[in-house]
Amino acid sequence: MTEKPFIKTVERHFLERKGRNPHATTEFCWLLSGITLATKIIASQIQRAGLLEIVGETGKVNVQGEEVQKLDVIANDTLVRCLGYRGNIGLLVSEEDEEPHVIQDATAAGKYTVLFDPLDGSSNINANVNIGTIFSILQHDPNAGGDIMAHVLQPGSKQVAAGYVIYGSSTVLAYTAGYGVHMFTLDPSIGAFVLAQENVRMPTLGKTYSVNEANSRQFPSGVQKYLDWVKTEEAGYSSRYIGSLVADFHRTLMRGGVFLYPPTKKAPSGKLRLLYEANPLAFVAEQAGGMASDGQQRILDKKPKAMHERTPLIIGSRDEVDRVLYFMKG
Ligand code: P6P
Repeated sequence: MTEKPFIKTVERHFLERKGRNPHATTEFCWLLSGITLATKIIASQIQRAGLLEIVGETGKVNVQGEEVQKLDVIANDTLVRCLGYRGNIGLLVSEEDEEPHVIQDATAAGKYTVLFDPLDGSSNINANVNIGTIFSILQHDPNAGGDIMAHVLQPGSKQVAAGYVIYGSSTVLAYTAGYGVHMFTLDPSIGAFVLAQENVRMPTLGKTYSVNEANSRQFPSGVQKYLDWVKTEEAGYSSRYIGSLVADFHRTLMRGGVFLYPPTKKAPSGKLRLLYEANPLAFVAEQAGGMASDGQQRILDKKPKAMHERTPLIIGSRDEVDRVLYFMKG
Protein backbone atom coordinates (compact mmCIF):
# COMPACT_ATOMS: atom_id res chain seq x y z
CA MET A 1 0.00 0.00 0.00
CA THR A 2 1.54 3.35 -0.98
CA GLU A 3 2.17 5.52 2.04
CA LYS A 4 -0.11 8.61 2.10
CA PRO A 5 2.21 11.63 1.70
CA PHE A 6 2.53 13.63 4.89
CA ILE A 7 0.73 16.99 4.84
CA LYS A 8 2.55 19.90 3.20
CA THR A 9 2.10 23.32 4.79
CA VAL A 10 2.64 26.67 3.06
CA GLU A 11 5.95 27.17 4.82
CA ARG A 12 7.26 23.72 3.95
CA HIS A 13 6.12 24.14 0.33
CA PHE A 14 7.87 27.51 0.08
CA LEU A 15 11.09 26.20 1.63
CA GLU A 16 11.29 23.45 -1.01
CA ARG A 17 12.47 26.19 -3.38
CA LYS A 18 15.64 26.59 -1.25
CA GLY A 19 18.59 27.01 -3.59
CA ARG A 20 16.41 28.14 -6.49
CA ASN A 21 14.58 31.05 -4.87
CA PRO A 22 16.92 33.38 -2.90
CA HIS A 23 14.04 34.25 -0.56
CA ALA A 24 13.34 30.58 0.26
CA THR A 25 14.84 30.83 3.72
CA THR A 26 13.63 29.78 7.13
CA GLU A 27 13.49 33.45 8.16
CA PHE A 28 11.12 34.18 5.24
CA CYS A 29 9.03 31.18 6.25
CA TRP A 30 8.78 32.73 9.70
CA LEU A 31 7.29 35.79 7.94
CA LEU A 32 4.88 33.57 5.96
CA SER A 33 3.80 31.88 9.18
CA GLY A 34 2.77 35.32 10.44
CA ILE A 35 0.32 35.51 7.54
CA THR A 36 -0.97 31.95 7.97
CA LEU A 37 -1.43 32.46 11.74
CA ALA A 38 -3.25 35.79 11.28
CA THR A 39 -5.57 34.43 8.61
CA LYS A 40 -6.41 31.37 10.73
CA ILE A 41 -7.40 33.69 13.56
CA ILE A 42 -9.45 35.84 11.15
CA ALA A 43 -11.13 32.73 9.75
CA SER A 44 -12.13 31.62 13.24
CA GLN A 45 -13.61 35.06 13.97
CA ILE A 46 -15.56 35.10 10.68
CA GLN A 47 -16.92 31.58 11.27
CA ARG A 48 -18.44 32.80 14.55
CA ALA A 49 -19.19 36.39 13.49
CA GLY A 50 -22.94 36.19 14.08
CA LEU A 51 -22.37 34.80 17.59
CA LEU A 52 -19.71 37.23 18.74
CA GLU A 53 -21.42 40.59 18.18
CA ILE A 54 -18.65 41.49 15.71
CA VAL A 55 -20.82 41.98 12.65
CA GLY A 56 -21.66 45.51 11.61
CA GLU A 57 -20.00 48.88 11.41
CA THR A 58 -17.79 50.59 13.94
CA GLY A 59 -19.25 53.97 13.04
CA LYS A 60 -15.79 55.04 11.83
CA VAL A 61 -14.66 55.83 8.27
CA ASN A 62 -11.21 54.70 7.04
CA VAL A 63 -8.65 56.50 4.93
CA GLN A 64 -10.53 55.24 1.88
CA GLY A 65 -13.69 57.01 3.05
CA GLU A 66 -15.38 53.63 3.61
CA GLU A 67 -17.45 52.55 6.61
CA VAL A 68 -15.17 50.44 8.83
CA GLN A 69 -16.70 47.10 9.78
CA LYS A 70 -15.93 45.65 13.22
CA LEU A 71 -14.29 42.68 11.49
CA ASP A 72 -12.08 45.06 9.45
CA VAL A 73 -10.55 46.29 12.71
CA ILE A 74 -10.18 42.77 14.09
CA ALA A 75 -8.54 41.54 10.87
CA ASN A 76 -6.23 44.55 10.67
CA ASP A 77 -5.15 44.34 14.32
CA THR A 78 -4.59 40.59 13.97
CA LEU A 79 -2.32 40.98 10.94
CA VAL A 80 -0.34 43.83 12.54
CA ARG A 81 0.16 41.83 15.74
CA CYS A 82 1.05 38.55 14.01
CA LEU A 83 3.49 40.23 11.61
CA GLY A 84 4.84 42.83 14.00
CA TYR A 85 7.37 40.57 15.72
CA ARG A 86 8.63 38.59 12.74
CA GLY A 87 12.11 40.04 12.90
CA ASN A 88 12.69 40.47 9.17
CA ILE A 89 9.80 42.84 8.51
CA GLY A 90 10.56 46.54 8.38
CA LEU A 91 7.24 48.01 7.22
CA LEU A 92 3.57 47.04 7.20
CA VAL A 93 1.12 48.77 4.85
CA SER A 94 -2.61 48.28 5.37
CA GLU A 95 -5.66 49.49 3.49
CA GLU A 96 -7.05 50.47 6.89
CA ASP A 97 -4.16 52.70 7.96
CA GLU A 98 -3.17 56.01 6.38
CA GLU A 99 0.55 55.57 7.10
CA PRO A 100 2.84 52.52 7.09
CA HIS A 101 3.60 50.79 10.40
CA VAL A 102 7.37 51.09 10.92
CA ILE A 103 8.25 47.86 12.69
CA GLN A 104 11.96 48.45 12.61
CA ASP A 105 14.45 50.56 10.76
CA ALA A 106 14.30 49.56 7.11
CA THR A 107 18.08 49.67 6.86
CA ALA A 108 18.50 47.22 9.73
CA ALA A 109 17.17 43.66 9.89
CA GLY A 110 13.84 44.75 8.43
CA LYS A 111 14.29 43.35 4.93
CA TYR A 112 10.66 43.05 3.83
CA THR A 113 7.52 45.14 3.54
CA VAL A 114 4.17 43.37 3.82
CA LEU A 115 1.17 45.13 2.28
CA PHE A 116 -2.37 43.92 2.78
CA ASP A 117 -6.06 44.49 2.50
CA PRO A 118 -7.01 42.82 5.77
CA LEU A 119 -10.59 42.00 4.89
CA ASP A 120 -11.62 42.82 1.35
CA GLY A 121 -15.34 42.81 0.67
CA SER A 122 -16.10 43.22 4.37
CA SER A 123 -19.30 45.15 3.64
CA ASN A 124 -20.67 41.76 2.54
CA ILE A 125 -20.10 40.16 5.94
CA ASN A 126 -23.71 40.38 7.13
CA ALA A 127 -24.85 38.77 3.86
CA ASN A 128 -22.53 35.83 4.54
CA VAL A 129 -20.78 36.39 1.21
CA ASN A 130 -17.21 35.12 0.72
CA ILE A 131 -14.63 37.74 1.74
CA GLY A 132 -10.86 37.69 1.78
CA THR A 133 -7.44 38.89 2.88
CA ILE A 134 -5.05 39.99 0.12
CA PHE A 135 -1.29 40.26 0.75
CA SER A 136 1.80 41.39 -1.12
CA ILE A 137 5.45 41.10 -0.03
CA LEU A 138 8.21 43.41 -1.26
CA GLN A 139 11.91 43.30 -0.45
CA HIS A 140 13.33 46.59 0.73
CA ASP A 141 14.98 48.61 -2.02
CA PRO A 142 18.72 48.55 -1.16
CA ASN A 143 19.13 52.05 -2.63
CA ALA A 144 16.32 53.59 -0.60
CA GLY A 145 18.03 53.74 2.81
CA GLY A 146 15.66 55.31 5.29
CA ASP A 147 13.24 56.61 2.62
CA ILE A 148 10.15 54.67 3.72
CA MET A 149 8.03 55.52 0.69
CA ALA A 150 10.79 54.38 -1.67
CA HIS A 151 10.48 50.89 -0.14
CA VAL A 152 6.70 50.95 -0.42
CA LEU A 153 6.12 52.55 -3.85
CA GLN A 154 7.69 49.78 -5.94
CA PRO A 155 6.09 48.34 -9.09
CA GLY A 156 4.22 45.06 -8.71
CA SER A 157 6.90 43.32 -10.78
CA LYS A 158 9.17 43.62 -7.71
CA GLN A 159 6.92 41.49 -5.50
CA VAL A 160 8.73 38.62 -3.78
CA ALA A 161 5.48 36.81 -3.05
CA ALA A 162 1.75 37.56 -3.06
CA GLY A 163 -1.58 35.90 -2.57
CA TYR A 164 -4.92 35.87 -0.83
CA VAL A 165 -7.02 33.91 1.62
CA ILE A 166 -10.69 33.44 0.74
CA TYR A 167 -13.04 32.80 3.68
CA GLY A 168 -15.89 30.77 2.27
CA SER A 169 -17.35 27.25 2.37
CA SER A 170 -13.72 26.39 3.07
CA THR A 171 -10.82 28.70 3.86
CA VAL A 172 -8.32 28.60 1.01
CA LEU A 173 -4.91 30.29 0.79
CA ALA A 174 -3.48 30.87 -2.70
CA TYR A 175 0.04 32.18 -3.13
CA THR A 176 2.79 32.66 -5.65
CA ALA A 177 6.48 33.44 -5.21
CA GLY A 178 7.13 33.53 -8.94
CA TYR A 179 7.16 29.75 -9.34
CA GLY A 180 3.52 29.04 -10.09
CA VAL A 181 0.34 29.39 -8.04
CA HIS A 182 -0.35 26.96 -5.22
CA MET A 183 -3.43 26.47 -3.05
CA PHE A 184 -3.81 25.31 0.52
CA THR A 185 -7.03 24.44 2.34
CA LEU A 186 -7.37 25.15 6.05
CA ASP A 187 -7.92 21.86 7.87
CA PRO A 188 -9.75 22.93 11.06
CA SER A 189 -9.08 19.55 12.66
CA ILE A 190 -5.34 20.29 12.80
CA GLY A 191 -5.41 24.10 12.42
CA ALA A 192 -3.10 24.15 9.40
CA PHE A 193 -3.27 25.20 5.76
CA VAL A 194 -2.58 21.97 3.85
CA LEU A 195 -1.47 21.77 0.22
CA ALA A 196 -4.50 21.09 -1.98
CA GLN A 197 -3.40 22.04 -5.51
CA GLU A 198 0.00 22.88 -7.04
CA ASN A 199 0.66 24.91 -10.19
CA VAL A 200 -2.91 26.12 -10.64
CA ARG A 201 -3.50 27.24 -14.24
CA MET A 202 -6.14 29.78 -15.27
CA PRO A 203 -8.05 28.60 -18.39
CA THR A 204 -6.98 30.76 -21.38
CA LEU A 205 -10.64 31.21 -22.32
CA GLY A 206 -13.71 31.59 -20.17
CA LYS A 207 -17.23 32.63 -21.15
CA THR A 208 -17.85 34.54 -17.93
CA TYR A 209 -17.52 38.29 -17.53
CA SER A 210 -17.67 39.94 -14.11
CA VAL A 211 -18.46 43.65 -13.77
CA ASN A 212 -20.87 45.92 -11.88
CA GLU A 213 -23.29 46.58 -14.74
CA ALA A 214 -24.97 49.39 -12.78
CA ASN A 215 -21.94 51.54 -13.63
CA SER A 216 -21.83 50.57 -17.31
CA ARG A 217 -23.02 53.95 -18.67
CA GLN A 218 -20.07 55.60 -16.88
CA PHE A 219 -17.46 53.26 -18.42
CA PRO A 220 -15.10 54.32 -21.23
CA SER A 221 -16.74 53.80 -24.66
CA GLY A 222 -14.47 50.84 -25.51
CA VAL A 223 -15.65 48.98 -22.39
CA GLN A 224 -19.26 49.76 -23.29
CA LYS A 225 -18.66 48.35 -26.78
CA TYR A 226 -17.19 45.21 -25.20
CA LEU A 227 -20.24 44.87 -22.93
CA ASP A 228 -22.56 45.26 -25.94
CA TRP A 229 -20.67 42.47 -27.76
CA VAL A 230 -20.40 40.14 -24.80
CA LYS A 231 -24.20 40.22 -24.36
CA THR A 232 -24.86 39.04 -27.93
CA GLU A 233 -26.30 35.56 -28.38
CA GLU A 234 -23.42 34.45 -30.58
CA ALA A 235 -20.89 35.53 -27.95
CA GLY A 236 -22.60 33.18 -25.48
CA TYR A 237 -21.26 34.60 -22.20
CA SER A 238 -22.63 34.48 -18.65
CA SER A 239 -22.41 37.33 -16.17
CA ARG A 240 -21.28 36.68 -12.60
CA TYR A 241 -20.63 39.47 -10.09
CA ILE A 242 -20.40 38.87 -6.34
CA GLY A 243 -19.13 42.33 -5.36
CA SER A 244 -16.30 40.82 -3.34
CA LEU A 245 -13.03 41.09 -5.25
CA VAL A 246 -11.38 38.00 -3.77
CA ALA A 247 -14.45 35.86 -4.52
CA ASP A 248 -14.83 37.22 -8.08
CA PHE A 249 -11.11 36.76 -8.71
CA HIS A 250 -10.97 33.24 -7.24
CA ARG A 251 -13.82 32.11 -9.51
CA THR A 252 -12.06 33.70 -12.51
CA LEU A 253 -8.78 31.97 -11.60
CA MET A 254 -10.43 28.57 -11.24
CA ARG A 255 -12.90 28.69 -14.16
CA GLY A 256 -11.53 31.35 -16.51
CA GLY A 257 -13.22 34.53 -17.68
CA VAL A 258 -12.56 38.19 -17.01
CA PHE A 259 -13.19 40.58 -14.11
CA LEU A 260 -13.38 44.29 -14.79
CA TYR A 261 -13.47 47.32 -12.56
CA PRO A 262 -13.13 50.19 -15.09
CA PRO A 263 -13.00 53.90 -14.27
CA THR A 264 -16.35 55.47 -13.31
CA LYS A 265 -17.41 59.09 -12.68
CA LYS A 266 -17.28 58.36 -8.92
CA ALA A 267 -13.90 56.60 -9.24
CA PRO A 268 -12.12 58.12 -12.27
CA SER A 269 -8.95 56.15 -11.46
CA GLY A 270 -10.90 53.00 -10.71
CA LYS A 271 -12.02 51.86 -7.23
CA LEU A 272 -9.53 49.10 -6.48
CA ARG A 273 -6.17 49.81 -4.87
CA LEU A 274 -2.96 49.17 -6.77
CA LEU A 275 -0.51 48.20 -4.04
CA TYR A 276 -2.49 45.66 -1.99
CA GLU A 277 -5.30 44.55 -4.31
CA ALA A 278 -4.41 44.83 -8.03
CA ASN A 279 -0.67 44.06 -7.72
CA PRO A 280 -0.94 40.84 -5.66
CA LEU A 281 -3.85 39.49 -7.74
CA ALA A 282 -2.05 40.44 -10.96
CA PHE A 283 1.04 38.50 -9.81
CA VAL A 284 -1.15 35.46 -9.08
CA ALA A 285 -3.04 35.84 -12.38
CA GLU A 286 0.14 36.04 -14.47
CA GLN A 287 1.77 33.14 -12.64
CA ALA A 288 -1.33 31.07 -13.47
CA GLY A 289 -1.08 32.03 -17.17
CA GLY A 290 -3.56 34.91 -17.02
CA MET A 291 -3.19 38.63 -17.54
CA ALA A 292 -3.90 41.89 -15.68
CA SER A 293 -4.08 45.39 -17.18
CA ASP A 294 -5.40 48.82 -16.24
CA GLY A 295 -6.61 49.21 -19.83
CA GLN A 296 -3.44 51.04 -20.88
CA GLN A 297 -0.59 49.03 -19.37
CA ARG A 298 0.30 45.84 -17.50
CA ILE A 299 -0.64 46.23 -13.83
CA LEU A 300 2.73 44.91 -12.65
CA ASP A 301 4.59 47.59 -14.64
CA LYS A 302 2.78 50.50 -12.99
CA LYS A 303 5.02 52.75 -10.89
CA PRO A 304 2.98 53.64 -7.80
CA LYS A 305 2.84 57.35 -6.87
CA ALA A 306 0.90 57.02 -3.62
CA MET A 307 0.36 54.27 -1.06
CA HIS A 308 -3.41 54.11 -1.45
CA GLU A 309 -3.63 54.93 -5.12
CA ARG A 310 -6.40 53.30 -7.11
CA THR A 311 -6.31 51.71 -10.53
CA PRO A 312 -8.72 50.42 -13.13
CA LEU A 313 -8.44 46.62 -13.28
CA ILE A 314 -9.09 44.14 -16.08
CA ILE A 315 -7.89 40.72 -14.94
CA GLY A 316 -8.45 37.12 -15.98
CA SER A 317 -7.87 34.68 -18.81
CA ARG A 318 -5.30 35.92 -21.30
CA ASP A 319 -7.57 35.75 -24.35
CA GLU A 320 -10.47 37.35 -22.45
CA VAL A 321 -8.39 40.28 -21.19
CA ASP A 322 -6.91 40.69 -24.68
CA ARG A 323 -10.44 40.89 -26.09
CA VAL A 324 -11.44 43.67 -23.68
CA LEU A 325 -8.24 45.59 -24.55
CA TYR A 326 -9.02 45.14 -28.26
CA PHE A 327 -12.40 46.82 -27.81
CA MET A 328 -10.81 49.57 -25.68
CA LYS A 329 -8.28 50.34 -28.42
CA GLY A 330 -11.00 50.20 -31.14
P1 P6P B 1 -18.88 47.90 -6.25
C1 P6P B 1 -15.57 45.66 -1.86
O1 P6P B 1 -16.05 46.84 -1.27
C2 P6P B 1 -14.68 46.06 -3.01
O2 P6P B 1 -13.63 46.84 -2.57
C3 P6P B 1 -14.20 44.82 -3.74
O3 P6P B 1 -14.11 43.71 -2.91
C4 P6P B 1 -15.24 44.62 -4.82
O4 P6P B 1 -14.73 44.01 -5.99
C5 P6P B 1 -15.68 46.05 -5.12
O5 P6P B 1 -15.44 46.81 -3.95
C6 P6P B 1 -17.15 46.12 -5.44
O6 P6P B 1 -17.41 47.47 -5.74
O7 P6P B 1 -18.72 49.36 -6.62
O8 P6P B 1 -19.20 47.05 -7.46
O9 P6P B 1 -19.81 47.64 -5.10
